[in-house]
Amino acid sequence: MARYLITSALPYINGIKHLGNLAGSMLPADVHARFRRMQGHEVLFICATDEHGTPAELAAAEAGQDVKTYCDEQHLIQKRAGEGFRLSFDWFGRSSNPPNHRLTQHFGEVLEKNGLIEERVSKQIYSIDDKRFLPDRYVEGTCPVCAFERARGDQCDNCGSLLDPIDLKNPRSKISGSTNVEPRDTAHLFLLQPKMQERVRAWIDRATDWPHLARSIAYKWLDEGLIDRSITRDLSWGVKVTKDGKPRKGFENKVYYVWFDAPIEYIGATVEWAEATGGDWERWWRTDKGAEDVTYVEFMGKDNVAFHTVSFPVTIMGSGEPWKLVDRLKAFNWVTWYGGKFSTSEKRGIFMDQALELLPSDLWRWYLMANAPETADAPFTLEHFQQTVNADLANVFGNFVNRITRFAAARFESKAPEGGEPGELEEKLGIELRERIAALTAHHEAMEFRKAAAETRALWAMGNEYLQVAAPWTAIKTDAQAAAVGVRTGLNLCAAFAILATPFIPDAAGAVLDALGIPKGNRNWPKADDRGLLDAIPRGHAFTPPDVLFKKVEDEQVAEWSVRFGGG
Ligand code: B3M
Ligand code: ZN
Repeated sequence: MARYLITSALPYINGIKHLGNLAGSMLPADVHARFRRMQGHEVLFICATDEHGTPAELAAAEAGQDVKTYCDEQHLIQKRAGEGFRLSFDWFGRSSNPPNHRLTQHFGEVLEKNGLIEERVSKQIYSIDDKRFLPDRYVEGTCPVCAFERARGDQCDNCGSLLDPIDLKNPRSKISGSTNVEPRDTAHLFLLQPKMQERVRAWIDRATDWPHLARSIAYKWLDEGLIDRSITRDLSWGVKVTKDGKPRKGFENKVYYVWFDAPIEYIGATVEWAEATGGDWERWWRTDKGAEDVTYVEFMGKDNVAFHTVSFPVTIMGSGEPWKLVDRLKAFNWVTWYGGKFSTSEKRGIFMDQALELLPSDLWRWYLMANAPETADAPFTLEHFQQTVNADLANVFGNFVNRITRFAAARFESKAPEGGEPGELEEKLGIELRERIAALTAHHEAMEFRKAAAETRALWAMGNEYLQVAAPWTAIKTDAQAAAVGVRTGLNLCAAFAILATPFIPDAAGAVLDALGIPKGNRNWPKADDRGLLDAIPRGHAFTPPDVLFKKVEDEQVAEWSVRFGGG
C-alpha cells in the first residue's frame, strides 16, 4: 500500500466556480483520489478556499460586506458546491485560518534568515483619488506584453504573463476607475528567486514523469530567468508580516502576497485536518517524520503552474527544512464556453451551483473528464454535452445495466442464475476484460483522464457486444443453461463496470452496486489479472434491479439552457 497526498489548486473565495475551474483542478484531483483509494492506497485529499489578496477584497467590497464576513459566507457556499459534485476532500480548509497564518509567517522568517528575502523600497502604483496603493487586481491597464487593455496588475488573462502593476501601461484604479495614479515608493519584501534558480532547475530536471504541459511551463519560466519577486502588499486583509515572531516594523499595514501564502495553505489545511481528526499532519509534509514515502500529486490550471514549480518550491527548498515537495504535477488547459470565456457578469457559461440545479453531478463529471482540456483548450457546448451524456451514460452504460437486470428480474426472480458453466464466449470476454482493465488502470495511473474515460466507455461497449452475442433473451427459448450463463455474466459485468466507473460517476456507480447488493468491502479496484471477475457474484445471490440510471437530456432543455447561459 502506498501513500498519496493529493491537492487541488485552491479556488479563490470570490464566488462560486464555473465548470471550467472545476474541470481544471478539483474534479480530476477527485477522480484520481478515488482511484488511488480504490486501489487500497492511503490517500489524503486536500483543498481549501484561497481567501486573501485583491480577489477577496474587491469581491467583498462589491458585495458590500467586510472581507471576513464575505469569506465566511463564500467558503460555505463553495464547500456545499464541492459536496454537491461529490468532491471527496479529506479536508476543505481556509487560507484565512490560523494554521496558514502561522506557517506563512514561519516561512517568511526562515527564508529571511537564510538570506532569501530582502527588504527593498520599490515603486508601486498609488491612487491619489482613492488615497491608497493599488496592488495586483486593484489596478488594471494595458498589458506590456500583448497590449491587452484589461490586464490585471498581477497577471494578464490574455497572454498569461505574470505582471507587476508598475509594468502596466495606462494604469487605472479598479476601485474608482481613476487614472489619477502615480508610482510611489513603498517598502516590500522580495523573495530572491534567482538564488535558487539552479536548485529549482535541477529539481525539474529530475521530474521526468511529470505530464508534458506542467514541465514545459516550468522550463519556460526557468529559461526566461527567475526574478526577485515582491511577496508583500499594501493590503490589510491577509497574513501579517512578522520578524522574530513580532509584527515587522514598517509593515503594520502590509500583508504577505496571496500567492506566497496560498500554496502554504496546502500544509495549513492539512494541519486543520489533523486538528479536526486527530491525524498526524507531519506524516504527510515532513520528510523527517514519515513523509519521505509519500507521493505528492498536485492538480491545477496552466496559469498556476509557475507558482507551483517556481515560487512555492523556492519557499519550500529555501527554508532548508525537510518539507515535502511535489512529486507529480498535472496541469490543464482551459475549458471554454463555446470557445469563449465563462463570465458571471455576461451570464456566459454554467457555474457549479447552477449545474447542480439542472442535472445530477455525474453527468457533468463524465462530460468534463471525457473532454478534459489536457493537451489543448476544450470547448464546452450544450449540444456536445447532450450528445455525450445521452450516448455514453444513457445508451451505453445505463442501457446495459437496465436490460440485463430487468431480464434477470423477469426470468430469474432477480437472482444470479445457478445453472450453466461459462464457455468459450465467456473465456474470450474474460481475456478482453482483463486487458481493458490493465489499460484503464494505466491511464488512471498516468492521470490521462480523456483516455481513462474512453477506456471506461469501451468496456461498457464490450459488455453490450457480449450481450448481443450471448443474447440470453433468445437463448432462454431453447437453452436455459446458456441463458443462465449469459445473465450471470452480464450481472457480473454490471458490477465490474460500476466499480471501474466509480472515480468518474460515483453516484450512479454506487446505485448499481447497492442494487446488486455488492458489499462496500468488495468494491476495490480490480487487479488486471483477476480471473474471477465474471463469477464474483455468488450464484443465487438476490438483487433489486436499479432504477433507470440516467434520464436523457432533451432538446428542449438544451434550447432553454442556451438562452439562459448564452449557448451557441
Ligand atoms: N487561487 C486559483 C486561480 O488562480 C488560485 C490557486 C491557488 S493554489 C495555491 O484561479
Ligand atoms: Zn498580455
